[in-house]
Amino acid sequence: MKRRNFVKKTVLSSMATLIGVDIVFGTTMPNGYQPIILQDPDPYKMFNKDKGMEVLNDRPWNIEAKAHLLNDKITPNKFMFIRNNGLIPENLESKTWTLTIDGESVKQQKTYTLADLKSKFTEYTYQLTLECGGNGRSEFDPPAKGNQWTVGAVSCAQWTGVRLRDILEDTGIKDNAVYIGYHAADTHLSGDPKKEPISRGVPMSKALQDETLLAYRMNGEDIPLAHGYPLRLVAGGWPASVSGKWVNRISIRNKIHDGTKMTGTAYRIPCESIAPGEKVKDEDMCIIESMPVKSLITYPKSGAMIDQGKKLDIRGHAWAGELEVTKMEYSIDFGATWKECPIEKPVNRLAWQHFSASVDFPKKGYYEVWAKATDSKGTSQPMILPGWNPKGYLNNACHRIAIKVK
Ligand SMILES: Nc1nc2c(c(=O)[nH]1)N[C@H]1C(S)=C(S)[C@@H](COP(=O)(O)O)O[C@H]1N2
Ligand SMILES: [Mo]
Repeated sequence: MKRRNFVKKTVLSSMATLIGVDIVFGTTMPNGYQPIILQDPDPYKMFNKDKGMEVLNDRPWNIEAKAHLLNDKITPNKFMFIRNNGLIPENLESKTWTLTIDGESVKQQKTYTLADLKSKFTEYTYQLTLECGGNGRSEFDPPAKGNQWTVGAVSCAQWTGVRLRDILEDTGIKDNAVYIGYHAADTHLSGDPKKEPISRGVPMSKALQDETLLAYRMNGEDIPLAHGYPLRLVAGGWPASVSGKWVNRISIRNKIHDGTKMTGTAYRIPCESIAPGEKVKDEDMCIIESMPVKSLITYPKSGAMIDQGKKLDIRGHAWAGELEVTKMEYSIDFGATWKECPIEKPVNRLAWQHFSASVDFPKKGYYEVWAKATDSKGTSQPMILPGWNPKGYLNNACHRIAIKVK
């Protein structure tokens, strides 16, 4: 009894230190109880995510989907991966939110409220594929540091907003403009307000595309906080790191944007392929632009069972960065032979495309279904892991699911 009280006292005082004030009725608190204020937040409730999503990190929050959760043609929030580099901003006010366009190559620096953006410019809606450059990282060997994404760091939601191009036309851009760089309201993990967790961008040619939006709605509603409320840059088909969340400033640069995570090994890969584990000189690293061709079997879930003699209907999505997917194939013999299956046109440029097939299995046993997409330039997904790179980007190897025929 004595010992229990003693333990409780020290626990109590350390809890009080964490809370910042005394726990008034602390001595009557059940032993082992954790005060609500100290309980870990439930990310599923906090972000409205499906329980099947996988939390990879909580500081910062990084959460991924599973292939079978991504079966919807338009990804709903509950199945959308979260990738944060810093801390989600708090107490955001859409009424007082402003976006400033500045930089060496802006003709006239301007600041817009959200109401200005909505009233001055034409609104557009596009479905846009956002895939983290590090999606698939978990398979690289030697392993790459960072979140160990499997296949679920990809989404294709519907984004509504105004064209960045129309805003830049309003401010004017100088002839020497090269790149845009975003700045956002999230904070660095260190708490240092002078440090940005991430500040990336795209060349002018990508910034000026029709589909490059400053979005204020996702799937017809305000953007969920974790995905960039109240304003987000969306540039589909490129590593999703260029799609800045919580954006409050865009700089028009007269050089390649040099913000946080634009240099070194961040979102850059060796310009020429190298051996796994090999060191690369800084000047031999190239910024990732359009994402490579890729596909995902989203139905059925891997491990499904089917009765002999029945056909298995499979479904999934395929995407190819700036390009379109023009051919879709599947294999049930570990890639020895392939059968073509239909692939739909995208609803708009930079949206993922849907495929389906009805698969026949010759007899009882274990099978794998592999899927392979080919883009409009004739490039296909590799069957095995593509080029190793220091940070484990761009793994677009064929997706596979296991099937048992009984
Ligand atoms: N401001 C800000 N924007 C950001 C990030 C971030 O940490 N801060 N992460 C980037 C990265 S690396 C990715 S993959 C996407 C993820 O978008 P999502 O969380 O909406 O899925 O947001 C990008 N935009
Ligand atoms: Mo990312």
